[in-house]
Amino acid sequence: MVLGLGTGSTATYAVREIGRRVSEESLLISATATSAATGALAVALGIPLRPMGDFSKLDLVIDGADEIDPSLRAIKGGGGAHFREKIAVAASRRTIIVVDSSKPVETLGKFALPIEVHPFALGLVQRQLQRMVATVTLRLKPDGAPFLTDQQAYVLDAKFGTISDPVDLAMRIQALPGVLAHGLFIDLIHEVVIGLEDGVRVEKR
Ligand code: DER
Repeated sequence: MVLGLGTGSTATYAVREIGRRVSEESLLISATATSAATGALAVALGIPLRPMGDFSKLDLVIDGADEIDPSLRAIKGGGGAHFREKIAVAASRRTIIVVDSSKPVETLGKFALPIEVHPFALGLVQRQLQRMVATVTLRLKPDGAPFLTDQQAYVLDAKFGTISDPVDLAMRIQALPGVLAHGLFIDLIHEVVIGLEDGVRVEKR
């Protein structure tokens, strides 16, 4: 199989288990990583990696999410990896999201929507989003400098409140010049595995 390896603390559990199976069970896979961080972990675990550009299709992506609704629409990007994650998910036959019990919501919007913006367009996109939403925040690193993605771009976290029409919002944001990716994942997720105190719940679309 060709696997897309997701990014974030929850996807890391899956990456580590895949690494264990490669080394202990000689699992025969090739993989691509959705972030530099996941790539470094995969290399350390001995998972055979190739660049995403080498693949036109993936068999499976396993990734996390910040919020996911009953229709398996999600907000992602809490870790700033959504640009590459969305490419891998769009290329994949199946995408399984792994989350803990804090992530399922009835309606998206509690979590601010991450929007990756090319630096050349930062001011323009900030102004256009402010005309659409209540608050837009430039994501900063702990030292106060702007957070930079693997594409050396910025992330604006936009609070919309309850997102009643994710499809329309996704189209409007993606159309803004300079937006590289937003964190709405719609009609891209096939299954979610929800970790519970006493086991897991699996929901499929
Ligand atoms: O940044 C991302 O898209 C991550 O997948 C994020 O949405 C989930 O990260 P977590 O598993 O650490 O909460």
